Amino acid sequence: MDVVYSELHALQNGAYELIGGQLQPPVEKPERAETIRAAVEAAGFGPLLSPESFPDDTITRVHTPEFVAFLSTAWDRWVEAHGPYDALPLNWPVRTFRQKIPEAIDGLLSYYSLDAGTPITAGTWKAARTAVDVALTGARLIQGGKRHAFALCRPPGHHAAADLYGGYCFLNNAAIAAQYLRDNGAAKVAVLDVDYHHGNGTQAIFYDRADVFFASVHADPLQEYPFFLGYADETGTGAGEGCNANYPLRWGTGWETGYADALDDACRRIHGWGAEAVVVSLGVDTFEQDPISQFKLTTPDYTRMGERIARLGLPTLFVMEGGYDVAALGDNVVNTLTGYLNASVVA
Ligand code: Q9C
Ligand code: ZN
Repeated sequence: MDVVYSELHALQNGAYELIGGQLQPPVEKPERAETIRAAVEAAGFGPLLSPESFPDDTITRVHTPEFVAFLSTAWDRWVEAHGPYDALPLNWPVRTFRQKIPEAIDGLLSYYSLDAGTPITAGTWKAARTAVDVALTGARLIQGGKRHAFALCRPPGHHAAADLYGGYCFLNNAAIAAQYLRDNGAAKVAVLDVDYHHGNGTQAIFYDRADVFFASVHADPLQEYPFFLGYADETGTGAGEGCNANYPLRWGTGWETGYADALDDACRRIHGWGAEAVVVSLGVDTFEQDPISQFKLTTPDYTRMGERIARLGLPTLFVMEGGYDVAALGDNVVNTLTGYLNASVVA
């Protein structure tokens, strides 16, 4: 299986993160992608491909031009206002506030963000923009006839909506790749999101559309981030009614205690809907030892996950999302891809 990777991911390297009321080193750090790269190479995956460059209009098919302009200039504006420290928002336009776009950089960060856990640094734009190229290079491989590819993206993307960043995500790599597949020949594309957290950004981007099916297996938003989207009664709207499927699962869920059944149902829905290709938002933060998560998947369970995805029988683009136990990340990703390949009809 081809693996697309760029070392420029390391340009996203925040200084600290507020976790449980304490400033700590960020869990979304460069070592994540480096350890996955080393593991997939050691497991014989490859070749390792560098991303091609894609034009900005592939991004603005999914994100607003205003949001892209904001993200690409936010660091310079922040440094001018404050100095060379991580750019972070401090308040949000929640209930009772107006949704009017401010002028000052602090207000813009507030307007375009959904949390304070996603630092914009000197290299954020370059890293996020390159992650899009990584995902699109994978999508181009699929569009060109490959049965599968792995886009080793970092920073991740699935929490980013048309004009929102957060949850360690800036540009929605998987959504941009799905849109690329739509724009280059696939009539119906599914996104299967197996990250521990609900893929609120991807859901929002495609919520009113009948040409992209979104299915997500994740921790119950009653208990877990992002808290305000991801319930089972979110089924799509307008033309997209029936094209969104959420599987919220309680803290403590393991493979045999709810996860496998939910994944199976999500895959059945995607198959029944008639998808021509699937983009997998591959988060492995469902792992039992993940530092910020509460599911109980084991390293062998990821082989089963890959096998189930393979049984869809569809051209498959894996796009890396979350997963924060650096010691196990490589094994969990390799097992997913190996399980997929070994069960795949066309290996
Ligand atoms: N208690 C992804 O997995 N905050 N994003 C967690 C820790 C945000 C996760 C705070 C988690 C975002 C791509
Ligand atoms: Zn996650």
